[in-house]
Order: sequence, then C-alpha cells, then structure tokens
Amino acid sequence: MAQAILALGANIGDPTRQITDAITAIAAHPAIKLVKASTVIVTPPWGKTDQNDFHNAAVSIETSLTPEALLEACLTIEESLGRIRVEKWGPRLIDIDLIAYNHLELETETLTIPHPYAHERDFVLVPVREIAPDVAQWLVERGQTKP
Ligand code: PH2
Ligand code: MG
Ligand code: MG
Repeated sequence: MAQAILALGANIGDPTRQITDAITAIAAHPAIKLVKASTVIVTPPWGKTDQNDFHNAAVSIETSLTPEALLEACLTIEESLGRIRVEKWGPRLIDIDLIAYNHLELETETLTIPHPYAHERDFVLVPVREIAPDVAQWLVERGQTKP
C-alpha cells in the first residue's frame, strides 16, 4: 500500500458540502483507505484573485492504486460531483489534487509529484501540516532546495 496526500478545494456552490461529499467518495473507493481528514479552512484565492474565497482541506490515504490511477480516480470523483473545467485557476465546484505519493518524485506529461506548487501554497500546506506534518516539512524543504 502507498501513502498519499490529496488536497481539496472549492469556491462555488456549497463548498463545505462538496468537500465533505468528495471525502466520502474518496473513502468509499474500493482501492483507497481514508486515514485522516483535516478540518476545512477558508482561504483567499491564490493565482487568480477576483473570485470567491476557497474552502480547502486535505486527506491522507492508503491506496493500492498507481499514481496515474489515483489521479484518474480523483478526476472521476470531481466529475461525479458536477465539476466542469472552465478556466485554469478559476472558480470550481470541487478540485482534488494529488499532492504527494510516498516520497515519489515523478514528472510525466499528465502528472507531476509532488505537486509543483504545494510548497508555496498555504491553502495546501496548512491542512497537510494538520494531518501529516512530516509530509508538509518534506514538501517545504524539497521546494526550497530544488534547483
Ligand atoms: N486552487 C486553485 C487556484 N487558487 N486558491 C485557494 N485559496 N485555494 C485553492 O484551492 C485554489 C486557489 C487552482 O486549483
Ligand atoms: Mg488545484
Ligand atoms: Mg486539480
């Protein structure tokens, strides 16, 4: 089993509800065991600032899925909750990002692990620190020492 961290975000519809529903769907996946869920925090929009505040959370999981299959599972859950992709960094019903997978470092056309911006985003780091301080620390140190 691999240990992975997922970050969740939402800023339209009923954000707390969508995050709760997403965590329920993650926990119900046959190849995923939910280990811990953070509290939900409200954060100012990062990147594209003229939109609603976000609700953000993170979960730690154990999974038998490969990173690619786990990413697929996240996208399927996003779709099942009604997400339609409109604009990069724009308003969203639900976003589920794969932040870390063991201590794997991987870069393909579709997936970069750890998540390339995680170490500079408090809306990711704060919930991750709550559930997996060692992973948060690893993300920050790695982000600072990367060439
Ligand atoms: N997600 C983004 C862009 N900006 N800002 C906050 N506060 N929270 C997010 O989850 C977020 C964001 C793209 O995924
Ligand atoms: Mg995202
Ligand atoms: Mg995403």
